[in-house]
Amino acid sequence: MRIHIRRPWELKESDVTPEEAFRQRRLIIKAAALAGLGAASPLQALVPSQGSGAVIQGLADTPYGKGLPLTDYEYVTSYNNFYELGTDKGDPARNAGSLRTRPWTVRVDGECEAPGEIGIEDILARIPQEERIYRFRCVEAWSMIVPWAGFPLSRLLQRFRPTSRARYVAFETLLDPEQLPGQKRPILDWPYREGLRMDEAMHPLTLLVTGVYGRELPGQNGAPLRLMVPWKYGFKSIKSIVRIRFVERQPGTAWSDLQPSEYGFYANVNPEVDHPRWSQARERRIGEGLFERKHETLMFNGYAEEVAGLYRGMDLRKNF
Ligand SMILES: Nc1nc2c(c(=O)[nH]1)N[C@H]1C(S)=C(S)[C@@H](COP(=O)(O)O)O[C@H]1N2
Ligand SMILES: [Mo]
Repeated sequence: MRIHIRRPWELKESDVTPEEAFRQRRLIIKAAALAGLGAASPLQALVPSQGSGAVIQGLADTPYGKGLPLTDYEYVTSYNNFYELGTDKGDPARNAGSLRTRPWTVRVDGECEAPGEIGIEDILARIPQEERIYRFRCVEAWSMIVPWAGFPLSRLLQRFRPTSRARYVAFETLLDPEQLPGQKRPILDWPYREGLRMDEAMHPLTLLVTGVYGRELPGQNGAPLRLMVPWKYGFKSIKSIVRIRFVERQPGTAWSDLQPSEYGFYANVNPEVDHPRWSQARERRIGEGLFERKHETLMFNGYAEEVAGLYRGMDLRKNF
């Protein structure tokens, strides 16, 4: 028997889980929260009473995105893309139980002087003073504003001493079909892969994320370690990373290898360049409960001042 697997790029932007269910649950959770804790500090106020991840100690705040209205915790953790855990937006939250995030090791190698492995405990133990809250928009045709907890990727990369031959950085997600059962089907060329040019990887706004809303990441958001590049489309933010490689040539990425006409290597948010099947000029904010795209999408997702310089002289229609 042949099972028809719908290719991911056949999914339409409108193929989303109805939001009504989320809204109902959110109301119940809000009522429960009102009956419970009073918030003591703005950072504590970020920690939702219903979250199950460990609270991250010693988090410091940053000015990034301070005025932006946050997307509810409930949406951030149950409206996800993580195809290894299912292709519907609600699947990752339902299926994340099979992902074991301890012990966890990240291997860093390639064009560097000190290749090696580093355990997640080691990463976490060394960063509390460095770990910060960044409120970043995460955007595609839909968007969210999420208080990520993380630290600049450059802090980790520097320890492995990349050589001058390192021009790009390649990332890979865990490959284990028992823990990530979506890998039993050829939806993408597993493991999920992503890449950045060296200067993008070293930019201070490029983060490794370990938490959300003041707690350690849940599996569906890419525990225990995922990437967050605030000026790029969501799909660049590879989850549950186990391997980082310094390379000389532009590496392949899961989406651009699958469908190069729709997904480029750079994936900078660009409202002037349409996706072949939809406009990218406007976005729908998750949690507003409307299918209408009320918000104008901003160049580089609003971070043009910080990052436009990285792309000076490049044709962003060709390098999309
Ligand atoms: N390993 C892996 N990483 C992934 C994905 C995936 O399917 N597998 N999906 C990407 C896409 S398409 C998006 S939009 C973001 C979603 O992140 P979020 O669920 O935390 O909002 O994760 C990205 N990282
Ligand atoms: Mo995405």
